[in-house]
Amino acid sequence: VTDKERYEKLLVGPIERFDQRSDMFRRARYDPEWIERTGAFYDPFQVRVREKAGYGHEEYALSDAAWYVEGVCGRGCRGSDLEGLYAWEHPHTESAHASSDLKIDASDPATVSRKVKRAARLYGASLVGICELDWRWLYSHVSDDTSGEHRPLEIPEEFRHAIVMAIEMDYALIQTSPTGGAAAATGLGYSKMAFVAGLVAQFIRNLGYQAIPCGNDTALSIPLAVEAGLGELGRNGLLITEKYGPRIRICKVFTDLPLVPDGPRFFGVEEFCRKCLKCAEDCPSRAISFGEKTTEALNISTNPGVLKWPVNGEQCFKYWVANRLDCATCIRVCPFNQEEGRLHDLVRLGVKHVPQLDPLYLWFDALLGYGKQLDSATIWVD
Ligand code: B12
Ligand code: SF4
Ligand code: SF4
Repeated sequence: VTDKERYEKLLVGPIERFDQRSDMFRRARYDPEWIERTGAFYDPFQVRVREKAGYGHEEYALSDAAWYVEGVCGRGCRGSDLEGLYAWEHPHTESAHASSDLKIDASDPATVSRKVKRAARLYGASLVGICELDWRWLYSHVSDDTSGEHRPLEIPEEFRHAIVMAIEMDYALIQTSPTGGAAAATGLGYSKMAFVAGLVAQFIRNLGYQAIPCGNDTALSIPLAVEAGLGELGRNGLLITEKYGPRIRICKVFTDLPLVPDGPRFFGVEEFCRKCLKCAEDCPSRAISFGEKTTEALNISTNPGVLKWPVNGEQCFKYWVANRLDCATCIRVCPFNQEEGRLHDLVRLGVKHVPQLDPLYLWFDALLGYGKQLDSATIWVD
């Protein structure tokens, strides 16, 4: 069985395009029950700072500032009216060699793909892959989280490919989850996403083609990333990459530039997750499944039809509200979340080729204390 066939078996169906209005962030803005429950999370006058390690004035300052580029120049967490670095159209930044009506010779898509990937890495992507744009992963409707505008999403059919990019988040900061240090890693990831996606899109426009840069908007990021060969879906509902585990953020650029898709790539995540339950055990809101994979939806915030371990977004989001910060504990504790190093490279190889030893790798992970929460004071030490 090829990796592509294995992937297609997960798509049991029927799969319908997901309405962005049903994700937890939008529901928290229009559903009276959720407004009541989560209103404080979005209230700018709510005092979040408190006398608890990791929730002090400095930690909130660090994490809020980390979001700055996304907030001022990106707004890719919004549903519509995307602006700045996520604008769908933008004037060419003409140089002496580029003109708005001159297209590069793209008759060799393999060479073009190589150059686009190189540009993405230069701009800051940690991983980059290409897939055909599968319309099932586009939102059926977009829904603006601030204005409440809700309208069908249309993308011109010439946008046939997606360039999918993963941005690594800081290891030490994430290990402080669920405190302010980890929230800063998340915010910084969002700011970098806007920067990288915006620059890759502008590079493509300068080549004479069209590009739509996306953050969280427009489409589901994880299936696109799996199809572009960046990783596998884990029990924690996140993309697990071979190099960084789930400790990444995903952004994407849709384009009409002729490119060569990479295709899904499996490296032992599913087998490992069957034996490991760390994310489910350590999730403070019990949002992650201890059971079997299913195609059923848990509530209106799940998209049914894909065989996966379901994550209860309602439970997860309730915890964020109580925590007065987001959470990344299901990233912190995952044994695939490791720093670079020879030993870890060896284990990665083992997981891929000798899955019979998975219990041993898990035992070592526990023995060495990986995934334990780091003292939040460590974020201030160089
Ligand atoms: C809404 C949202 C949330 C909400 C609510 C989810 C919900 N069900 O409403 C909440 C608050 C729970 C949340 C939490 C987190 N999120 Co979030 N979230 C999103 C967002 C913006 C939209 C996803 C969505 O519409 N889900 C609704 C439906 C479709 O959910 P679902 O059916 O349960 O499907 C999930 C997975 O199964 C997968 N998926 C869906 N269809 C398919 C199909 C196939 C074939 C495959 C393989 C996978 C897959 O994607 C969905 C992710 O929620 C995405 C960005 C994006 N555009 O994709 C980020 C995103 C998924 N989140 C991300 C992260 C990292 C987190 C958190 C760790 C928080 C943090 N600190 O960053 C937690 C982890 C929670 C968890 N274990 O899943 C990253 C994931 C990176 C990665 N390694 O995969 C994303 C891609 C954002 C980003 N910028 O990178 N999130
Ligand atoms: S982000 Fe936190 S609360 Fe949400 S699923 Fe992950 S561990 Fe659980
Ligand atoms: S913590 Fe364990 S079960 Fe959860 S995603 Fe990571 S490897 Fe899979």
